[in-house]
Amino acid sequence: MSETIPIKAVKPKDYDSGVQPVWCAGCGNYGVLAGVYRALAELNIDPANLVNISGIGCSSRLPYFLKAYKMHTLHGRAGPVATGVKLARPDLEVLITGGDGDGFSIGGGHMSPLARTNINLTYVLMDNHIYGLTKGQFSPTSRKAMKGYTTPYGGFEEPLRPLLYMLTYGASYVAQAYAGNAKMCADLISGGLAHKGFAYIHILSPCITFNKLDTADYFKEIIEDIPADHDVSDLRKAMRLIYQFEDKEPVGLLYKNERPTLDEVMGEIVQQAGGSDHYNIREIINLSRP
Ligand SMILES: Cc1ncc(C[n+]2csc(CCOP(=O)(O)OP(=O)(O)O)c2C)c(N)n1
Ligand code: SF4
Repeated sequence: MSETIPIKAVKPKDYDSGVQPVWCAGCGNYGVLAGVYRALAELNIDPANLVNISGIGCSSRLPYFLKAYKMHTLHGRAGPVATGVKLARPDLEVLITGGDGDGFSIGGGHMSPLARTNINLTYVLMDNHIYGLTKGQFSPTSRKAMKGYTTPYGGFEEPLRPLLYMLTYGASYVAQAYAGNAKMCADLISGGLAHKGFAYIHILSPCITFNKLDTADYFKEIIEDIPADHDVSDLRKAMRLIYQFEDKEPVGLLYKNERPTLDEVMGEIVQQAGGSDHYNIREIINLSRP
């Protein structure tokens, strides 16, 4: 007689660590956190197999509020740390969470290898167009009109286009959402977690305390749904769509393809070389004998 194993119902609140978020009331990051909870519940991911890694900033505090193994690392360094975790333990679900300054300014150099190597992990970036935790400096995604602590007369650089950047570097899943729509955040995050490869989810998340230019109303005005007939497997169409939207920001899934991941490729190399945990170190030492 076969025994039925009861399936434990998982709810979004099961992923709440119990640590009270320290974000300002009204911060967009609450919507992102709700989206992360929902996505994890939807996929029934065991917190014991989940690692959430962040850098530094308001957004990088997210791992404290999530029931998972977690690391709050250094500014801009979540990517390389997460790469190490995933390569050491490919069986774990690895999730990076952080901000626009963290990811695209100090961490910019680490962003491209994640996409190019197609490491199988998910990156949720909360973009408030400002440095929040350090009280309102110009970030790589700030608009020139933004007057902050370091730019009292406005900025002098054009804002970076993160979606184009990630598509150019070869991310195999690229999506954008607005933090005010927790349902869309959840759907795109769960799609990213389920995707085999590097998944990048860009979330427009207002900083109500320091960014008085790019407010919730501004974000709501500029977002526009990606048309339902958009072909997500076509890279050129994904790029063209971003240009076509011009002053608007497309929300939804932009691009998705499948190709070997870094952890898979590394595993294959080990196999080709006949590697095993019980290799004979003597053979290697003998190579150096005259
Ligand atoms: C090496 C280093 N440089 C600078 C800082 C100071 N610092 C802390 S948070 C931060 C930026 C925060 O902005 P962002 O990453 O956009 O996240 P947010 O706080 O807006 O969520 C900076 C520059 C730091 N902690 N480490
Ligand atoms: S300063 Fe801005 S980004 Fe930081 S918690 Fe407050 S509203 Fe959120």
